[in-house]
Amino acid sequence: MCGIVGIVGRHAAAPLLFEALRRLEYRGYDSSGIATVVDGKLERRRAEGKLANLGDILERLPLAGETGIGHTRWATHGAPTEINAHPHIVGGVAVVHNGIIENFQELRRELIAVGHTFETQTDTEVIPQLVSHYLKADLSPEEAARKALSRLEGAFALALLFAERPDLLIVARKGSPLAIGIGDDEMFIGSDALALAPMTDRIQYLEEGDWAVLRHDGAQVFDAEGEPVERTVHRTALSGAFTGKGNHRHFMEKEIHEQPAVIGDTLRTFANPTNHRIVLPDLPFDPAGISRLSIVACGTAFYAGMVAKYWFEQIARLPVDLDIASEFRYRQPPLDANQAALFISQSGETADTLAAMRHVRKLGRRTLGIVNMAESTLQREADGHVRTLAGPEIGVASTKAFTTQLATLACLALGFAKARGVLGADDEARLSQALDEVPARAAEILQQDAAFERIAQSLTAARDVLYIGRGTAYAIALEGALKLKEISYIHAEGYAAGELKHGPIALIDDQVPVIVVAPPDPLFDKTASNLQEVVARGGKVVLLSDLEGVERLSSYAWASIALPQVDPFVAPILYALPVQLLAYHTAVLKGTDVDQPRNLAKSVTVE
Ligand code: HGA
Repeated sequence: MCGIVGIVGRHAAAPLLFEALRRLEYRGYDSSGIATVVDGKLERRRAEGKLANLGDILERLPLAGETGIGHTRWATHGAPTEINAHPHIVGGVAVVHNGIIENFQELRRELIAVGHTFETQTDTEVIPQLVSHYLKADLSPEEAARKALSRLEGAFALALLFAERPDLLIVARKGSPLAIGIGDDEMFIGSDALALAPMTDRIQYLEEGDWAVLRHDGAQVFDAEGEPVERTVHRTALSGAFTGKGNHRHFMEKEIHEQPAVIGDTLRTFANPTNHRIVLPDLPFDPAGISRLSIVACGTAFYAGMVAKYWFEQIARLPVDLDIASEFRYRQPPLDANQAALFISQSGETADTLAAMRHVRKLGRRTLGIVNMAESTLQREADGHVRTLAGPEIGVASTKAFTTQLATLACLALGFAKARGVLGADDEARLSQALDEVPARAAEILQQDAAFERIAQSLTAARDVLYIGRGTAYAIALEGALKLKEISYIHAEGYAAGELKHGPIALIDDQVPVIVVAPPDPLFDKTASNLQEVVARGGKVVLLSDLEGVERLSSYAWASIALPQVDPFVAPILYALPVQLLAYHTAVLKGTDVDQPRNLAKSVTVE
């Protein structure tokens, strides 16, 4: 979250900074701002809310200057107001910051005691306050920055701009990612290389604890001990093109409809459709040589991991520990000597997932990342990685990233099962053929779009919605509830269908829609009984099953949709689409901001 950019340049900086911020808006849209150096002074424009608001201000009040910094904020400390928007300026120092300064209260008290006054409620403001304090004590910008950095605790990436030094930016990275871009007598910094793609393809990634002094002709990088270090310059292949919505109303709609294609692309990296064989990619461990697997992720990626737990355990006979990343890293779980760990993140920048991965690496166990964004931190730092080929996902609510994660995990489960000698050639062929059919079946589900929209009409009035399922459909129930919550703001919960009678059934009445995710698997009859229990209490059931399931149960359901008949193995990939469509249409009908729902950001880079 929070995107930062900076330029020590030779051209008007504000338009370039603004364009880079457009590419970082996925990190937050609470506010945005740009500051530049103009004639020995710091000039600034800031706006509450979406980046477009800053665009309007810049149109009315353009910003001169060739060196500057920019920010798009996801607030952690202090309300999302203009006063709390970055860049923060104190004296002749401006800062943009991604992360949290954990000791800001102590530093604030200390600075107030020596006469400083604070304007904002943010943790960030202590940074320019400290730097300007040290500048007043006659330290150079480099010395003042270095001294201030040594006082900061927490995880952050930041950039400092100085009124009297249009030839200088000082940047630092501790916990949050930061990329340096190298131009022709110009230097750039950004939270990711994608932000810098229109300006340069020569990228240096700062490592943990690094800080750097940027001038027009290059960057001098220092490690945490203050020793000068060289960081490799990469040629990035990331495209400078900006992804559009095409003919779709929202990115989310476009991304839902891209699923048949991107699931197909992802599957083709593992599965040979001519002989129905699965080929594993290079892995940092031997799947036959591990005793357990930890799967660690957050949010929707966690639910992909939950489906994978069923697959790895049932098909590959590999015990799986599944954890939410923010819990895992502080839980201190004992790991087997030959336990490996798999981390799933669309952005590859999720702070908790990265911290968990680093923790496991420190313990000496092998780590595998499943990641969508090329060149992300997870891809660079894990012992190995597998890319999902979803392409850029712009809608904050994850859709195609989720189903391509599932496609990847399904192939890994089959590949692991083969490697562990527990999957015969016939079963491999049957299951990989079922996977090959997923793109076509997904396209059939998307053709039923109007039916989902009709059901969504009645969900808009609901205060609470429950989703239930068993086995892998339980994970889809959880994902369905999360999708509805995040974009329609309707309270929703997913439950294991068998768990309903242990408490949540008390919520059922004729006002509570219950979405029953019931693919034709060995647990269908059990789920059918749970559906009857809901109906017996007046619950309003929406049934998602195949034609046979719908024929058996539709007389009890308020609404039902018959999905294509598929092997139960691939059902979770396909049953993800109906819950996405229900959430999408409900949100559109309610008139919420589907692509940028309130309080959220696409990439969660703070703990
Ligand atoms: N703590 C700072 C920056 C927040 C951030 O990086 N969010 O991802 C603030 O609240 O402004």
